[in-house]
Amino acid sequence: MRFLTAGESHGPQLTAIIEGLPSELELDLSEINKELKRRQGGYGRGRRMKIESDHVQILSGVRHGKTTGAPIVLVVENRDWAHWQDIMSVEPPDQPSEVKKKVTKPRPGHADLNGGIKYNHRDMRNVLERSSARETAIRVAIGAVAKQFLKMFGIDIAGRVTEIGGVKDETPLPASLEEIKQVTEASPVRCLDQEAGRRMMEAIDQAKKNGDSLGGIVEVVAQGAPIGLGSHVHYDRKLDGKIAGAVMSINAFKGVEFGLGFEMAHRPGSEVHDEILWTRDQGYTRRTNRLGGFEGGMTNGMPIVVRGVMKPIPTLYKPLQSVDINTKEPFSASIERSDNCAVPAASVVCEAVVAWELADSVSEKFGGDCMTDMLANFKAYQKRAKAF
Ligand code: EPS
Repeated sequence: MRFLTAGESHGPQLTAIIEGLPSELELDLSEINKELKRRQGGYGRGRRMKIESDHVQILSGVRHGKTTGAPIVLVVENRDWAHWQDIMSVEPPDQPSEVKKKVTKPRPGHADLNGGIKYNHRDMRNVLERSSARETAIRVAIGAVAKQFLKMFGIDIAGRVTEIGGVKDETPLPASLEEIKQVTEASPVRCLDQEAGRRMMEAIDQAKKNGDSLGGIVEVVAQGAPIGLGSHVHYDRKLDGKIAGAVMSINAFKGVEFGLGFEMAHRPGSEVHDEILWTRDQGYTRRTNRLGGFEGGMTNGMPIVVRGVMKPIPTLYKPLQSVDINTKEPFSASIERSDNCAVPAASVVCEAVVAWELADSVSEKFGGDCMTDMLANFKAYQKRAKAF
């Protein structure tokens, strides 16, 4: 399966084309919209989210509530475009000098300068518009489709925030995804511990007062994946590698870990690996899940636990020093309206990208053009794996 996205932050819309989903998958539009709404929320968002009210339109590949097997086109409109039509117009302006909101002072930490040099854009708005995390809205819509596909195979996903600006939520991961979903949905910072959540919000308020921004850590859990998604046989078929790449592709993400993650560096092997058990009910299982659901690039039947770290948003109201590319003089970087913390929203995005990679691996393993064939393949595999 594959997808492409297109769209600028202040252009008319975000678009995705998804290819390779089987026919006969029931798609519930309201479920996609629910995911879009989850991503829009979260403490620390800026004024833009008061303008947008993200809703998906499906323009092809679905008929009478079910996929047809043809490419699926998803669209999410940018309401804010109404205010940017001249600045973002496809047609050239009458007078190039009239173009407003040109970006000539690149923001440290953003794509502005590198993209400007690479693509030869002296108005770095051309870079900013596409590198903006607005693009994650359409990726959440794609992930919501993937989640509905995964549900047919008994796979479910939840996410939470474990840290913002140094404030940690050390609540152990609950076994029940429903519990994670319910509690995080009620938290403005999408964490499990209310007290930690309160302190995270204080930290966000403080950063805002200082004209600063905060990053953090999000954790995503997927339950129900069968043993053997991904493969050990080649580097680019290792599913943990693909998921790591997908998490790192989220705007502002700078690191990924599975299970105990970097903590493994401090422990001997006997305190890292997960002992194998067999029971009549469950078949093969593990005493612990320290490896986060992966061995040899393949799922091992335990919950997948992946964490990603998001750097603080580089658009600051108290801007850092930069250089104006026209004068080469030192300057404060451009001030653009922005969020001052988007970690809660990023946890929803992280769920979405993990969902897509898992859906792709399920499609590869149980390949078929329609859900009927895929589910038959899945059942046959489950039976064989249980008897192994
Ligand atoms: C973003 C800057 C802000 C965010 C935006 C990402 O947008 P604006 O420049 O319009 O104020 O609100 O995020 C979204 C629009 C979104 O949907 O998440 C950036 O520079 O990355």
